Amino acid sequence: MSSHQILQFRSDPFVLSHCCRHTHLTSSLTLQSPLKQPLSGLRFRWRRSNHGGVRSSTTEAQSNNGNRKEEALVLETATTTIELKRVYPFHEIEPKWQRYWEDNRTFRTPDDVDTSKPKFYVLDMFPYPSGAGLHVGHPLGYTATDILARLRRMQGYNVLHPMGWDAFGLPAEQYAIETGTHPKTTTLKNIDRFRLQLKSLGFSYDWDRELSTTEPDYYKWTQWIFLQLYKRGLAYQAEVPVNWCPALGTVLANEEVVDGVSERGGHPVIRKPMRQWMLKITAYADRLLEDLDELEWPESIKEMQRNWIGRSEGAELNFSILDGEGRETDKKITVYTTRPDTLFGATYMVVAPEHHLLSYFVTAEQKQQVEEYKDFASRKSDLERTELQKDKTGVFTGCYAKNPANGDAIPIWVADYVLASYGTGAIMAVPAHDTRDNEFALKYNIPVKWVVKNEANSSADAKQVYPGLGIIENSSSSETGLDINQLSSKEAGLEVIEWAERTGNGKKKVNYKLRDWLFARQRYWGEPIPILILDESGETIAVSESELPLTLPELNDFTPTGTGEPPLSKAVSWVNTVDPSTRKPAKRETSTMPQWAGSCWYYLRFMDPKNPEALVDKEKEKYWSPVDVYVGGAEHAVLHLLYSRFWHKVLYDIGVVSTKEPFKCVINQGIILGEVQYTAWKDQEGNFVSADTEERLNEHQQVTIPEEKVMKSGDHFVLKEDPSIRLIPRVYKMSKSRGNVVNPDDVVLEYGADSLRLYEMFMGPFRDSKTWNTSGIEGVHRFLARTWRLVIGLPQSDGSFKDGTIVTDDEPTLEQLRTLHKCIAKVTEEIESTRFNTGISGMMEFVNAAYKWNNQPRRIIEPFVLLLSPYAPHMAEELWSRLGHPNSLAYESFPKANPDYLKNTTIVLPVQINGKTRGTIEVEEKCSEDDAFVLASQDEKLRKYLDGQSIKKRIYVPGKILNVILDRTNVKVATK
Ligand code: ANZ
Repeated sequence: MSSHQILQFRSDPFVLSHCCRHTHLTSSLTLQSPLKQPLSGLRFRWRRSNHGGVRSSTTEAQSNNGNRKEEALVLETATTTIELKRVYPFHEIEPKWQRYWEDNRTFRTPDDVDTSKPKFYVLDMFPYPSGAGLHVGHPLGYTATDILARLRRMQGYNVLHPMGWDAFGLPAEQYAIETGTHPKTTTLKNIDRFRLQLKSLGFSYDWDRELSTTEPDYYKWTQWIFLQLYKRGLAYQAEVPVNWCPALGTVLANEEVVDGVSERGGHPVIRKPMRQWMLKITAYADRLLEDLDELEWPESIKEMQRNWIGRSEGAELNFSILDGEGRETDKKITVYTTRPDTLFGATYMVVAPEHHLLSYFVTAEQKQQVEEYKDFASRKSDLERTELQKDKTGVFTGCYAKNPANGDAIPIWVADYVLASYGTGAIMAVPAHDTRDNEFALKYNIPVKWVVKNEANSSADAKQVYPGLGIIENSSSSETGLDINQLSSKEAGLEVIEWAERTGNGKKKVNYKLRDWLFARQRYWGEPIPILILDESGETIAVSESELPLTLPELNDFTPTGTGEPPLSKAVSWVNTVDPSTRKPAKRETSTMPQWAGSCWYYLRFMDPKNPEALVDKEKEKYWSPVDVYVGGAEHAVLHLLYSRFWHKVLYDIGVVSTKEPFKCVINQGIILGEVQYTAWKDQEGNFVSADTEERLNEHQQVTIPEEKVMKSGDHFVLKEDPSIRLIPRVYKMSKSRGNVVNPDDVVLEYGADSLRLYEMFMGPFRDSKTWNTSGIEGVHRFLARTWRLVIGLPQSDGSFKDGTIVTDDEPTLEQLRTLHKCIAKVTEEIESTRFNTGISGMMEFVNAAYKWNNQPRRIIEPFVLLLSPYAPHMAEELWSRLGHPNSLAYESFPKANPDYLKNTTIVLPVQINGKTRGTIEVEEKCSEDDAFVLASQDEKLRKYLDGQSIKKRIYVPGKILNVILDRTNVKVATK
């Protein structure tokens, strides 16, 4: 039986806490086991649950001392000790308020908002609804955005806080292939589960705006955008290499290829050119780069985007190919270099295995070797090919080219460290000044020629590779007249470019790492590309906008065709069609769009999700754009953000959107790592071996030690039972295979949604990685229970809580007001700076302080409940309603800190002795005369005037001055 069943009850004021997770307790709970020693004043009755689990209930549960300290009730049975924590009835409150919000559509953002009010659009990166359901990583970002949304609503903003599903993609299709279940069925089921889970966490989404990328109403507009790109020449077809798996007869996505073989089945995968749809994102490279500067994004994401775009300035230089006799032919190899200053140091050239001229110049003797090498390289991904530490490989082509600077004949090699997809797919290799070239030249005995002197370090080893800039040497040629000796690298580079342009040997060139975007997948579960291909001419024609959405045809068989044709080609009657304008026979495009497509623009549709006429209404877009805060995982820091920025800019150019950029501020939440796991080692006899042993640990058996058997000793972790045994703590990413995945449903069941929300926010700084720790949830759970009792009071004898509160209508004291306003200032500031964890600390301080008070005045407690509400909305709503408010607090004004109560209340008071100012003391503004005098007589400086003197008179003006008149007769003063 799982802990779920035990905890399915909804009405008991007690829950079995913590130990319920351990299934061995279950059996001891299914008993009528007598208490060995009942705690005085406590009587328990056990009863079985209807579900077969055991529930606790209590008839009298007032602990003896009855104070407000934590009441952990220990129940000892014959076999075990069970701790019951007195908590609040979250299991009643949470579903109640979720129902209320749903019935009242509390968080609906109406279509016709009052646009004179400020707006706040806060968005989560919408999830892919996987079969596994929500992960605890999801609520981390969602709670943060929810807190922001709730705060801004209460501050009077119109808030847009939507949720939807990025639901096309591979897993549903793979599942369809395995089980025959239509991807749509799987997707809808998963969406239902996700929605239910999200609702159980109390997020204030406007569910009326929910959308899924798989709905024809939605992908109609994804297709529409594709057509706009196509019409502007930004969508085109080209031959590009894809991952082709001959055994499976299909093209694979990058994530389906691991180490050169298919993830499924382990079959070899090769790179094979295929005609594909491409999007010309490179046309926007400069704007994507420049506009980054305006964004309030973390510098690290901007830098990642800059690197991905990878703008580099250099030159294209032409090297003539020489024939067998060493004569110049009319064919040239153009290279791209960022270091034209090193031209005289180019002692060989390299072309990529896919270079278009390779078959032209490779010699007959080298042909076979080169062909074999090409085949070898086709099995590697670009990433593997360019890994720096990888051993460089290559083959000589038998052919030479002329270095245009000095006329030297240099060998042309083919090597896979040069990529066909970057620059010109060919390089001039300068082994003295480029690390990769150096490694290659040493391996294949190619001469190395130094042409740049390291200015900063003249004693540097002259035979070492020097990739830096410096002063040029060995770089002049009487043959070509080029002389760049003694110039700096920068000057020399400019000089070479100028010379190359003058002599027809090359030109200045800016290059980007950014490639055009491969925008087609040979898959079923994606948006159909709205293009027809005429049978006769192969010409491509856009489907008319009025025909959109072009819906995905029904298919029962999603398996690959075996020919590389996408599965959609099986929908014969859908594929075969006619061009409506000419009636000529045509076929529909059978590739679908990649999963990135739908997520490129969904933030726009949320502004106007049901509009049948336009992607988004212009006025609505103008009001809501841009997204103010966009929160999601760092894994999307590059591609998703870059792709959506690209589409956004195209939409801006055609007047669909009013802003240049879609997301004003992006925040990446840190990842949640699994609970710390402690590893120990045991020898053959089963004895523990300490981790700091001299012996080799891997010769021993590894065992995982549960947290309760571990303790900290100095900087280390050791076994409690034998502290000489040191353990190694490790944290891992949560993964099914490691069995360390925490399911949010379990946490909600056991501690409630508010506790989960609070815990995820309390774990640490929002952007940092954090390790999960279940005992941490108990901490915040206890805080919530304390808050509950602060307002509601202690439970009654039957364990239930009174309906009302213990709040009074007393006037608050100054101290209470100060405590409250400090808390308001702190919580507001911390939420606004997305330091959610320290916001919670502020509330904890308040509750601790409030527990010392004799009363809980309404004027203090009510604002505090409002402060709590963004974090723990269910509890706050319940308290608010019990405080006598009939409506939800979602739109109540968020409390504002009154600066009067935040002021530092001490002042500097001048002290005079016999009318002469002798010093100052720091006192409370309303300090009494006696207190001021005591402070003065203890002051270092003033003491010497007062020590041993008798006082005739004291003149005290509070807040202004203390004047001490001394008596001439010498009587000692008692200063204390
Ligand atoms: C000669 C040279 C000498 C180079 C030197 C560097 C240092 P970024 O900055 O990334 O643009 N390169 C050019 N095309 C390449 C390709 N398709 N595959 C692999 N490498 C390629 O890098 C540009 C430099 O990377 C170019 O400048 C070229 O090597 C190499 F001391 O040319 B360089």
